[in-house]
Amino acid sequence: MKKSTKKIGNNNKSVQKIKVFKFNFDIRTVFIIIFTSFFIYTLVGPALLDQAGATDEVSLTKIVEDISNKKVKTVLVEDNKISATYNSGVKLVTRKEEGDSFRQILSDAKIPLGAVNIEAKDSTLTMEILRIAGSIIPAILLFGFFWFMIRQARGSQDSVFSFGQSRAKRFTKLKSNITFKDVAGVEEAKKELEEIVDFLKHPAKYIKLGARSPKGVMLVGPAGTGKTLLAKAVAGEANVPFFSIAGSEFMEMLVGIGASRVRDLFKNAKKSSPAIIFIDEIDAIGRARSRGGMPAHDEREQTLNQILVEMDGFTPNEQVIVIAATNRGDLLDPALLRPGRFDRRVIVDYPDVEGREAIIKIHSIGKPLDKSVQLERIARRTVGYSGADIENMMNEAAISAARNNRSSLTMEDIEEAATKVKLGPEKKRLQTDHDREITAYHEAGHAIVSHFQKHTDPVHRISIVSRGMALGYTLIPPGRDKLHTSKTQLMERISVMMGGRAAEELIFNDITSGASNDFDQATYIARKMVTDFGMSKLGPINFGPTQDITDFSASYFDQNTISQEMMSQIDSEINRILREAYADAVKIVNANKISLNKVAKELVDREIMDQDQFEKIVGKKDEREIKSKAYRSKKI
Ligand code: NHX
Ligand code: ZN
Repeated sequence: MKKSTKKIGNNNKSVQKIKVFKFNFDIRTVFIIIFTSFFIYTLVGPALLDQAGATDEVSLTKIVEDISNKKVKTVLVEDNKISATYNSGVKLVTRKEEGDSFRQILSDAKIPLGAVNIEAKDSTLTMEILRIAGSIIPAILLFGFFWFMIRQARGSQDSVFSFGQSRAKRFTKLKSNITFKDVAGVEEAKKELEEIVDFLKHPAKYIKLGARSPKGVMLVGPAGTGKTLLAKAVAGEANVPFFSIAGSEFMEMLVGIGASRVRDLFKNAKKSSPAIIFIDEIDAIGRARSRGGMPAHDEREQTLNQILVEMDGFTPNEQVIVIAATNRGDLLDPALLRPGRFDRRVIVDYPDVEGREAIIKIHSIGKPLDKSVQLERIARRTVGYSGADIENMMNEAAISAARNNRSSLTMEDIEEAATKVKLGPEKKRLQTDHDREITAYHEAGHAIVSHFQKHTDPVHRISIVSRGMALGYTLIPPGRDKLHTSKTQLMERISVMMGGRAAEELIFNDITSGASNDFDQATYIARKMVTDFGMSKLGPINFGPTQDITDFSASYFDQNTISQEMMSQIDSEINRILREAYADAVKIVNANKISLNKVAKELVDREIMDQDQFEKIVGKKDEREIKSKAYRSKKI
């Protein structure tokens, strides 16, 4: 889900990695080929040579005898090897003792010098060189091979030569062709960043009025909401180079590397100023220091300090702007957020319905849509989806249309893709009829409890087709983006989660292990009600860490503020909320057992029910929620 925007963001990185890998692969292959051929040569070579010599080797005496009988035309003396070519054309080979001279042998045998034509080929020197090379080269290769292996083992991405150098990817002016047009659903963030773009484009305008240049922008928001994309768009709009690095990339191998990478990164950026430096996942280095007794992380601290030093060291109006991104704004070290550092915080939140429609439009460019597709309905159906989720969804829809050999994307393709993105692909499991019945009643229980409560949303879809980890699911997407959530709504939501278990108990008089995920979510909400929202008997109180990233004075994660007694009261309040919600769920499924049976039977039959089919059985939902027109703030 959260990967897709990152994919866009790190494109160049992966390209670079592939290149590095290919390079390694080539060297390794060459090494292996050379090494094995030498190995084979040294093992098999001499044996082959010996064999070749052995085929027609005769004794020295025979050759000498034949020479004296004038049978031999020429003799070739190569080192100790003597090849005799006979008048008949036959070639024979023999050997003499090391150090003996063939001429001496002939004169000892009283053979006149003119009896045979002797050619001496003094190959001693070349042979000697070859022999030395033959013994040294394998040793060098062996050494080189081990050196290479050790280097590989040390870190596949870091060759010895790039030691300590930042691997910031510099995007040339031509390459960052993303502009604000390609970013949708984050209008407020765009607005704030436009100022930065304007400063990069027309610095003189600001300097004239004595304005200090912005140094750092912190993009805070959940994964997949387009932080990287926004940073790139700033670079693209201002037409300046874009240096990007992830916080985790500073932390590698040896101590001190992080700081040296920071220095290198800033040096490069300043050289090609005006420029944008983008640091993704800055919480990896910028977490609040010395928190909760955690041992200080020296390397991280040094890296962080170096970033602060570099940012402080910008000469006034140096046109390098650092954009950092994090999805844990609450964890950041306050030192990072002080004036003159990342003093501009831009919240990049999940898109609202209009934003989602705009994002869908961007991602349907180049995807032919069927006439049945209503972008506005998809936008309403995808509450809580991030930009990356939507990108993923449209891509899945296109894949599904292509797989079914359709010429355009249908509404059903997109609906299926929307479910797949959140719940995973369908999965065929071996199931008995009883398994399916349990699942059907469990899901029907959720649907019934939701339907017969006042403040819940209409059931969108019920399915007993297994997906990912789940055997079945009930989709109840919020009708619109909700700002306020009341205690009543939360209690009803928890009861809906209890509805599955309640139905199982009512019908089968037994319970299964499957409701674990329901309870997980229910407990999460109940805990929030007690510890964050002040919705329990403990009263208006918040025990959790502060959510307000702008409040530097708040104590960060001070665990000791909750007493033992309070903790046990929190636990018992959570427990009470869950029990009450379960009791409500049991009441509702009991009172609507007939509908429950009908829905479950129908589900076993058709496996998937959508809103219309469900409402045919239980009637249209009586929505008590106040329906009024929505406005935007007048002042902006
Ligand atoms: C199992 N799965 O583990 C089987 C395969 C009770 C009819 N033996 O509540 O499927 O039992 O309303 C994320 C999402 C665990 C994480 C779902 C981790 C489900 C789902 C357990 C329906 N629908 N439970 C549900 C279900 C199960 C599980 C999950 C998760 C069932 C229930 C899973
Ligand atoms: Zn369930």
